[in-house]
Amino acid sequence: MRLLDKIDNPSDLKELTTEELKRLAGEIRQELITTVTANGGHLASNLGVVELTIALHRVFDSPRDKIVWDVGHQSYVHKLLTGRRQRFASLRQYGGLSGYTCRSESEHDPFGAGHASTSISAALGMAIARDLSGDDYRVVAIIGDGAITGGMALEALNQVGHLGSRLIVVLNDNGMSISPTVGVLAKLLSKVRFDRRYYQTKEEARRMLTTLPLGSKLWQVSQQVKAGLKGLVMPTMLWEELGFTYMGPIDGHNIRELEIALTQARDYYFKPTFVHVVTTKGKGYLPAEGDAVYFHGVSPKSENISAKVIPTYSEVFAQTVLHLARDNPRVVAITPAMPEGNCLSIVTAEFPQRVFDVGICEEHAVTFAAGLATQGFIPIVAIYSTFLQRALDQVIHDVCLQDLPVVFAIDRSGIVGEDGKTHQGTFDLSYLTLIPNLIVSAPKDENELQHLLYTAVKSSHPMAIRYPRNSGLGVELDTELHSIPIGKGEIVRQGEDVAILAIGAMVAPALEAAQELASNGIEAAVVNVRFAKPLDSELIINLANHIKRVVTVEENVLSGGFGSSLISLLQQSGVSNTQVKSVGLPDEFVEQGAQSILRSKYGLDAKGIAQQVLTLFPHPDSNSSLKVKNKVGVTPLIDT
Ligand SMILES: Cc1ncc(C[n+]2csc(CCOP(=O)(O)OP(=O)(O)O)c2C)c(N)n1
Repeated sequence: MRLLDKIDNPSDLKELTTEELKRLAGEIRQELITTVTANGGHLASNLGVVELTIALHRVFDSPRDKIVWDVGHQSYVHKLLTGRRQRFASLRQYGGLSGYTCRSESEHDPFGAGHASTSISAALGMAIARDLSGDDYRVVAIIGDGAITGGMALEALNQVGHLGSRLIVVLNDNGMSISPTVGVLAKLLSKVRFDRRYYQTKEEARRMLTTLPLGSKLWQVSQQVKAGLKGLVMPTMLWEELGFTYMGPIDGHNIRELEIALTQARDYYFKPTFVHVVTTKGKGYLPAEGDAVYFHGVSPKSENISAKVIPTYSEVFAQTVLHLARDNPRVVAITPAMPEGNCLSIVTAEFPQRVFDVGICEEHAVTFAAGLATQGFIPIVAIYSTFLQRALDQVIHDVCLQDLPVVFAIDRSGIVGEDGKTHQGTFDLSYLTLIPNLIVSAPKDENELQHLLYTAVKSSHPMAIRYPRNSGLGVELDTELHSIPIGKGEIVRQGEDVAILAIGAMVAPALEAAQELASNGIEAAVVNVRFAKPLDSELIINLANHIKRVVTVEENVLSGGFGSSLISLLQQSGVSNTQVKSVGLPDEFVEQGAQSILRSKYGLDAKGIAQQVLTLFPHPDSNSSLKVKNKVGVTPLIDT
């Protein structure tokens, strides 16, 4: 029997010998590899924190002590050790364990996450709550060297030092964000990481000097001199200056060394402590150690099998940026730490000076773009929908208020799948369409994405283009790009009984739905709306006056989305007697699961759309006469 199978909660770890702990670490790694390869997820990050997580749970007393993981993507080992082992095979599956920390999942997750750089703020809140209530538990924030470069983390560090509250920050330093961590802080950290020799030398000097007569006095003097020098050259001093007691660097794969440092931090009552732990991302699995970028987040086995012949939206996006950058030296691109996810690395390869990875800093990315735009550059900010939420004020205040020509390429819009509630891109149409000056668009396929990007670069105004995760539709890609008139949609299918107005990724299933409806005797017009703002009011009002049954379809929450803009347009234009049905996502956080499962659950696939359209037509079995020609024999697609 595996040792892992005997760990039902963290206290079971405390009895294990050093040898058993090593064996356990091996078993955990095996479990991670098996489950993550099958389900997809963050493999390398978790392989890197096996020993750290074991040590944390041996030294601290969770759930009384609060262990707060930043991002939460590296919490799989924590899950395995905190009573979730038996459900681990359901990781990231529909109805299964979340791939992030989640308060409703376990009392061992004191804070839910998915977005980066929140742990120190949340942990500080807990520490202050503890102090105010006269309690005595410990609070530990574990943050990566990528996440610590995020603005929120730096803001939190500033307040931790100011308050001086008893809080432990563990830096899990592996030199990597998803790609190598960028910025001067990363450089400082790497100095320490690669300079463990400094500490060994220091230790040897101390031992040597203290064995001599007057040696300890000499040691003290040498330390004072060194302290001056160290302030100049040693990056570790940064943390001391910020108000922490610094410990490290600690070998993050040596459980004993980790336990000693964490115990010291746990029992230190005077100041916040900063424990600098050096780990290897992907540790113990050679392919992941060799390519931590690829193994940061792996796809489920099933997705790998379906040969990737159709390019993803992200790939088409990046190819188009390359094309635009070749044509216009003023086109630049910005990514907050996702050059692989949004494929901009191919542009970096050709234009290293014109692509900026700014780190996990979405707010800064947007305002940095605004600055570039004031000087005549055309910045394309490539950002995932969920992470753009962070930078809403920057979009409003720094870009749109000044009507600066920044292009927002919003990847992973709509339902993203297994990453779940923290990552769904289901709000952007709502929070973007409320902003004056901003053009908000979504292509019906990857070819239109190219043309919208071209349009955005030429538009001289801020423009957002949202597109989904995964492959395009496999349509042919035009080699010549052209502008699309701003605010103009297109009728992609004629019909007289009902008009389905769909935006972005919903156009294709709306067309399929129209086909299904046709086989039931209903002729649906389908409109590729293309612009959620400005709306094509001429087209929409004409259709609504003419057809009298309108269905809007969007992969976005209904509140504040395209459907609600359309209803308000019809109201303001005095269009009456037109039935409108809005299809979209309800007022809830969309859970995790395969895109196809979730689209079907929320009626955002062809079948679901057709079903919702049918609700506008009287049921054939009811007595009400059908006003639409030839509709008497309509078979409903749903068993109502
Ligand atoms: C606000 C935000 N932006 C981007 C991401 C995407 N993301 C997830 S993990 C990660 C890298 C984190 O690096 P680090 O903190 O060093 O952790 P590691 O995986 O290296 O252990 C990024 C950029 C995110 N989760 N949240």
